[in-house]
Amino acid sequence: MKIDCKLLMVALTIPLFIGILNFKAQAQVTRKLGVAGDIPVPGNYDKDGRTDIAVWRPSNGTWYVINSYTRQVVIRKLGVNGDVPAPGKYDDDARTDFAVWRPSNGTWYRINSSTGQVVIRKLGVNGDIPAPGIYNFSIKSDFAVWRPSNGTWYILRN
Ligand SMILES: [Ca+2]
Ligand SMILES: [Ca+2]
Repeated sequence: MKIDCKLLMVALTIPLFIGILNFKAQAQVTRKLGVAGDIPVPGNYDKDGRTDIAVWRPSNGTWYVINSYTRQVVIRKLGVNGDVPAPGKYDDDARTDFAVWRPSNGTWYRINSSTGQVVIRKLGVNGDIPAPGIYNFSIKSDFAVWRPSNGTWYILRN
């Protein structure tokens, strides 16, 4: 009779314990950053290997990043209203660089995180959709656009 009680306790406890583990594994994390109208631009801006939450604000062309390592908010100006944010790892320091593509003149603007230098390149025309990525054997992102009117990709090797 005593053993039966113990078995019953174990039988009841194990599923409860597994339930708690499951609950912890799926725990939700929330952070506040940004206002209505902002565009999310997550990336690893601080090089700690973890994605930093970040937004780009069209109304003032400003980037707001919460560095995952220091938890400090970093604010940078790049871009104007009407630009499309297109962050990527364009230089070779493994940190995400701020970048925008301007539809009105088909021009890319980025800030190299390694030097702080602004790099400007022409690629694309109004109506294109920016689609940067690492398209060649490299660790650096390339500027790229996709043109809906002819279904063509245009890639500027970095
Ligand atoms: Ca990070
Ligand atoms: Ca970089």
